[in-house]
Amino acid sequence: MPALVVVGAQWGDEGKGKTTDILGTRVDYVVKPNGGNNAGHTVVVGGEKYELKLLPAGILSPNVTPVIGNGVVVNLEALFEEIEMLESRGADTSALRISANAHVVAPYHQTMDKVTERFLGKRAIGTTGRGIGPAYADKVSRIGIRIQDLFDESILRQKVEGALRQKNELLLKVYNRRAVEVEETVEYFLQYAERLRPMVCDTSLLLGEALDAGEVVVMEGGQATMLDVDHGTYPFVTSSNPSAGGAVIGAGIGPTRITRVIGIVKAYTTRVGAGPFPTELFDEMGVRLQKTGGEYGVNTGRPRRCGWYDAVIARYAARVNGFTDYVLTKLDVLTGIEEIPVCVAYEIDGVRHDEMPASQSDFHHAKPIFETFPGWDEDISVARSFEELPENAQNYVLALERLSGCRISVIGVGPDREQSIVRH
Ligand code: 2SA
Ligand code: GDP
Ligand code: MG
Repeated sequence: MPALVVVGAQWGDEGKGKTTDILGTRVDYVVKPNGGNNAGHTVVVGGEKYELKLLPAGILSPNVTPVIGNGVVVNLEALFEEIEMLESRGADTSALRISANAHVVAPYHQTMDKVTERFLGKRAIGTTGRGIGPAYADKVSRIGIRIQDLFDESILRQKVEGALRQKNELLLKVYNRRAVEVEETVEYFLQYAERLRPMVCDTSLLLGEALDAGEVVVMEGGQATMLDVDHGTYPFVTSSNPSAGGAVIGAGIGPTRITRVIGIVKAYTTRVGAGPFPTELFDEMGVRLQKTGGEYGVNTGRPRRCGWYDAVIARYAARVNGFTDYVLTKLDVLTGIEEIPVCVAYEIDGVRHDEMPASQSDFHHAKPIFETFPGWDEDISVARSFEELPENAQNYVLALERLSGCRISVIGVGPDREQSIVRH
């Protein structure tokens, strides 16, 4: 009954989509436990590029049941757009199952996201503007709307009324916007109800029975550890728990069923949106990583901030998530760089810190202490075994393994799912 969790170790976009997809050839269920259409996975299969936002990447693997877990916030318009896009390209999405307990993102959540960001001014988070934070805020405030509410019109109307009473006060009096109509919102949801109905079930039960029957379940965390609302760089985080503990909650699977927790880490670091980033590069090298790595948001198209590998973060993520393995992605992007710096510790106010500082203020002015490793020029995108990598690339991987608190089991050397080296 193996249940695996896949978690981003940095600030997202490490290549989780591709990893789940590689594993997807050997699994029965792929579950998205958190987040919504703020995620963005680019998956390349046989030279065909797919951009997924809400659906788990495993949807591209035949014989896999994709599941949207109870911990997700679902934008129904985005869901059906993505289903139609995949169907028009020949993918079969009929196996998709959605938790009756998942919450929905309403159009007013997107409005609230945008106005809140505007009101924060210089302190804005740099959200994706998809309404994710306000949808989770309503969930925790117990005024959210769940998928199951769409099948009971009277309950739905009562809940929309309740949610809008408070929001309309804010929109009218604080944000100077027009009020949102209850009926308009109810109609918006109801238009999706019948299409949704056959996909909706108790996904916790579905997955529990699958595990009992010996099937393999992979939970594909959205975003990443450093964007976790508890363990990330708060407040510059998303509003869910993308770390391994969150996957258990968001899928409705007990922690004792987890057999492997796989951390995905890029051979350098990127971040979208605002917030501290100790190894960020502001020079030509940053631009080079951005261009070579194609570092632009899948969802918003925003250029990603780029910097060197941060082993302090990798060790922190290994601890917080209890990683059993690391998948190191995008090693090929570093080809041609003469000397590659790796952050091994921070200097904060003249003191060396080998671990993440407890205070966010300290993290904001942490200066990286680098160790530098010699680079390589050979094209590594064709390597399929560790031994085929040039010696300096091997040494770079071994150094990261030594510094990052967990074995590196897979190495990505290109975007295609074939471009991977499996070590363990
Ligand atoms: P939100 O919208 O409330 O979740 O934003 C809060 C912070 O979380 C960051 N965030 C992300 N960071 C990296 N990648 C994400 N997904 C897309 C992608 C991003 C895109 O895969 O490329 O297309 O821009 C993602 N989703 C949320 C966000 O930047 C804020 O810092
Ligand atoms: P996710 O959000 O973690 O799923 O990652 P994204 O899909 O947002 O971003 C990762 C990007 O890197 C995608 O464009 C992938 O196709 C690409 N990618 C993944 N692994 C590799 C790799 O090993 N090498 C290269 N060059 N690209 C990769
Ligand atoms: Mg992404």
